[in-house]
Amino acid sequence: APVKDTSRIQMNSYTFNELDAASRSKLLLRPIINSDDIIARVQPIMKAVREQGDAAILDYTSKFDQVKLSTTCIKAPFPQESMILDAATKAAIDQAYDNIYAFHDAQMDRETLIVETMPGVVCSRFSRPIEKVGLYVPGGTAVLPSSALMLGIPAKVAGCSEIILATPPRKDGSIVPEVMYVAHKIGASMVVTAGGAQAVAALAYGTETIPKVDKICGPGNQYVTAAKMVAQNDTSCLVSIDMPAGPSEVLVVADATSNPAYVASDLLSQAEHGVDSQVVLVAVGLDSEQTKAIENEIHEQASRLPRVDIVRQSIAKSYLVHVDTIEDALAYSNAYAPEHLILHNDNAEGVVRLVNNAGSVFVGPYSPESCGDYASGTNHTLPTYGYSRMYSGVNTHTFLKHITSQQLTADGLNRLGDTVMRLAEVERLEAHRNAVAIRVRDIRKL
Ligand code: HSO
Ligand code: ZN
Repeated sequence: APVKDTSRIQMNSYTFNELDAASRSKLLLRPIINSDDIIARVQPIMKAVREQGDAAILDYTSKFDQVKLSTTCIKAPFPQESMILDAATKAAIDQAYDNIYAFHDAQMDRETLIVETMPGVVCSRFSRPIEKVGLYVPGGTAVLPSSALMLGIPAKVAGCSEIILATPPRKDGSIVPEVMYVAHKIGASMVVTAGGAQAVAALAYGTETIPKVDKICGPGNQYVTAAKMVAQNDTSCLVSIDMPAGPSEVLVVADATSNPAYVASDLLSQAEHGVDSQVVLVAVGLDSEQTKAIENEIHEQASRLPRVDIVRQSIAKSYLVHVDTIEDALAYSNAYAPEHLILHNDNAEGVVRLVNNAGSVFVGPYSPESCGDYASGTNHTLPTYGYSRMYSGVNTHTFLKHITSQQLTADGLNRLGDTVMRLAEVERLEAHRNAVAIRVRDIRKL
């Protein structure tokens, strides 16, 4: 039998003030995603699906997922027997659904924004759903019905007319009943039984059985992410994506008032996602005894986890950094721009105003990330890799476009006309100037 690894599960540790500038910026970096290599492997898969459609998808599913299927998808209405759940699971999904629905429904833009910028010049803005969306639900080492909820609910709230889920099949060719049940609840028209770059290609280009979509959302491994980026850059398929995605991360802020067991449990819930998960602990004014208490909790709780082998690897790549003040901690967090930020410090609520970059914030000892991952209402599809500097997580607006509109009266055009004509002259665009002049001449004759 393989020898059991009982070595200490511990993060590297640093003191911010003792680091030089180069080491500080190195700590802020994420593990490099070698995209050139991965894109080179993804491109031929996408080309094959574009050219051979369903046949190529079935081939790749047999090659990569070791499942021989005769069809690429399950169409709604989904068979009852595909979504049989025990009562507790069903109740949990229903509760999560209701909370996520409530929070995303409140984000919906139902009102037209109207501003009269000058008398007779009325500008407005209204939203419309993106018609067809493809939602990627990862398979792999964990079953993820929660991702189906997090993508499907905002798409449904936004009013997308066609929602297509794609997820890799199980070894017997079926899709987990939890995901089928969510697909049914969000009103998906189809579940594509394929994963990886081939599923993304099917959504981007369409096949004999799978309609081409306008936007592809959802997390995935590096092949899925690369495929989404290739599709987005291919103007021939005219598709957009939610955001670039990297491995999941958390940054936890703790001080002497924090509960070491809670802190450790939050770090580990992120660390168990995958060997490349990033976990950062920013310790504010902790002495060696307080630090030890957290480290011991990490080791002890981790040792008892079924996914200890994954945790062992992700914790080894993670780190603890000591800072002096809570302001320093938030400055560090803003520079790191984490996907998840958990505030375990005293007066956690009072420091939320200092947060500038983060995908989602968890405030105080009773707000574990797990609640946001599953059921409190916020979305768990969030910007990673430092992209929380400029991207928002998936939300109802992810599935909407905003259209602007304007209407000028004769009086409005008369008032604005000279300004527009002058600017057209500056740009030497005579036809632009003329489109105003031709009207203003008539108005001023009246
Ligand atoms: N923490 C993950 C989401 C997730 N957790 C799904 C459990 N299931 C990325 O935000
Ligand atoms: Zn999670």
